[in-house]
Amino acid sequence: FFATVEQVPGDPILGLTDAYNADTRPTKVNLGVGIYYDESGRIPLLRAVKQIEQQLAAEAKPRGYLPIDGLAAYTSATRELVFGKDSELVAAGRVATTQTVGGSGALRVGAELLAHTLPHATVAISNPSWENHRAVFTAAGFKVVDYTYFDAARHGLDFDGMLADLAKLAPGTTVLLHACCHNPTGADLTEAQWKQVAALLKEHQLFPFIDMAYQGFDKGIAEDGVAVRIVAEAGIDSFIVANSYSKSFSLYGERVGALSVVAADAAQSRAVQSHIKRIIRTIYSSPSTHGAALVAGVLGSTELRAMWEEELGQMRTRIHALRAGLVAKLAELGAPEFAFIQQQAGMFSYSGLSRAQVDTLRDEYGIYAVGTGRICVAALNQGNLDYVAKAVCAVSRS
Ligand code: PLP
Ligand code: TYF
Repeated sequence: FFATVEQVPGDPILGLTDAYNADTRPTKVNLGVGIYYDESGRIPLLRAVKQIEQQLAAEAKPRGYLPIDGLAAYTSATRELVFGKDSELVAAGRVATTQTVGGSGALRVGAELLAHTLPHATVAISNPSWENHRAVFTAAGFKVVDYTYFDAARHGLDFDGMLADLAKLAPGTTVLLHACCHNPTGADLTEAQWKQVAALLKEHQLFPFIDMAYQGFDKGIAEDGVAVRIVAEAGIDSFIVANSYSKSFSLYGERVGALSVVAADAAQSRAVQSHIKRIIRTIYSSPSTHGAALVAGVLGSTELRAMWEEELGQMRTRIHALRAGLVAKLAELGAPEFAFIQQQAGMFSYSGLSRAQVDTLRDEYGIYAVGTGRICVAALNQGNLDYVAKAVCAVSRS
């Protein structure tokens, strides 16, 4: 049956981890995949997560099915985190939130919903974007186009280019926006820029699809969610937010995410939710229990929530310090041109290194970065920072 099946290429980012794991050099460093590692180079198990896990284990509850749209305590806590405590949209019953299999699952279920409801679905994604955005929307039947986002020469946002491209899109086009900590560039919009974008989206009748995979990783939980609130306040009556707890709870493998669909009124919201349930029923029937119980347990407890917020704060502070440390070290080595790394937000930095330089980093130093020059700053630590800075300096001079 499979004689004619040909091998397809694997995910370039996840493939890097395989290559890194196979590398036997003790000095190797994996700056490829977007994972936050702690100072000892491990994926942290957050204190609040550990505590709730112990509580849940002690309770030893049976594992029945969750409803198709997930654990109610999880979806309501998520809605509050994503839209804010005082959200008028939430109060009006206009937000339908569904537990999904990670942020990726939210993107796919959201894309399926739009593919069913929008004729000739087209999505515009930033250039560049997380590669899976293109793949997910294509798989759901979308035509995918780009909008200008990054100015490689200035290592920052090309805001005028972004506005100009968005203004050219046909009404009804879906626009995929990174709420914060843009993957892969680390270039984010300011609040004032978000307001301009939101006004443009409304004027041109574009459909915002906000992907928030790194809430709390740059400035703070509410601060990093500002795009959602600005789009809501712009009076755009329908939009989508996909969020993920993979990074903010360090629960990558638990696959905890959510899809929130904002509709014009509560009745529309209920109808939309019924479609989402139908989509999920025909893919995986219902989500899994454990990760959602962990997140809901932490968010629902004053004590554990404070503990989580504190630890998330420590993670983002550490990332800022790593950026500053890398920039300082590079400057000390005679490479002050990397100062822009400190202006970028979140885990990632578009380092400006070429594909050939990335290859040299890997071959000569055992340092793995994405071919586009993206590095994960959150994989640095005091033990590897000098080594990485020296290598980056050396390859940038080659
Ligand atoms: N969106 C972006 C921009 C991401 O970087 C990621 C990373 O993993 C995701 C979505 C997906 O998150 P998850 O791992 O929860 O599926
Ligand atoms: O961009 C990253 O590195 C993370 C992790 O197919 C990731 O978002 C990468 C590729 C992928 C799934 C997750």
